[in-house]
Amino acid sequence: MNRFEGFTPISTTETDRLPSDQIATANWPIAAAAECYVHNRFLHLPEFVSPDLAQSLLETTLDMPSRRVICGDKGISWDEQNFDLGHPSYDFFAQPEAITFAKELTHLDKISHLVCWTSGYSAGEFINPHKDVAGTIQLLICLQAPPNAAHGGELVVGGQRLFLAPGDAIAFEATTLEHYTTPLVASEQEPNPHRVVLVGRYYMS
Ligand SMILES: O=C(O)CCC(=O)C(=O)O
Ligand SMILES: [Fe+2]
Repeated sequence: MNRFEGFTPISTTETDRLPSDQIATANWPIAAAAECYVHNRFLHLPEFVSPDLAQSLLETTLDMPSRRVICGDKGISWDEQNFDLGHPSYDFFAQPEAITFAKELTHLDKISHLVCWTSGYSAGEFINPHKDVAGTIQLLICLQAPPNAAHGGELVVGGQRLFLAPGDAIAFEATTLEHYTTPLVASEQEPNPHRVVLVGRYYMS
């Protein structure tokens, strides 16, 4: 049996403030989380933030410019937005609780740089299998998702297929673990599926 199987987070109940103090890490057994991260190079963090905070963060991104990423010659594309210091999305990852979490998972204590972006997908869109080119650890939080995995949008990483609901997250070593998402699929129930993830990439030593 996998010794990390019993590892379950408890989510915070605070939902009305953005973004400080809303990270669930205070309630996590951090030593077990770090051991799991070191072992697997990724950590699934269901309910890392509340759905309300995920929605609030999503709303802070809506009026920000996006660019279309076009990947190679395969017609694979999606929307990307970048955020700098002072934007609530960036500041979420820069808050002390998030920094401490990144340090505890990696056992590194210097952060030289933080990069923050969203990737947004509509029907038919996905990100192809890849490893990111830089960074030490990435914290990826789902801000918007289709109603269920029948609509695609699963993140496949470390041999695991994860359907992330808003507020769910993963921490992972994106430079060494190949990862990709499955294409979003429209249905009668959800003719216009949308998936948005917010990513904080920490450069550490
Ligand atoms: O959409 C996702 O879950 C993955 C995003 C990703 O891998 C990236 O932006 O590099
Ligand atoms: Fe990636």
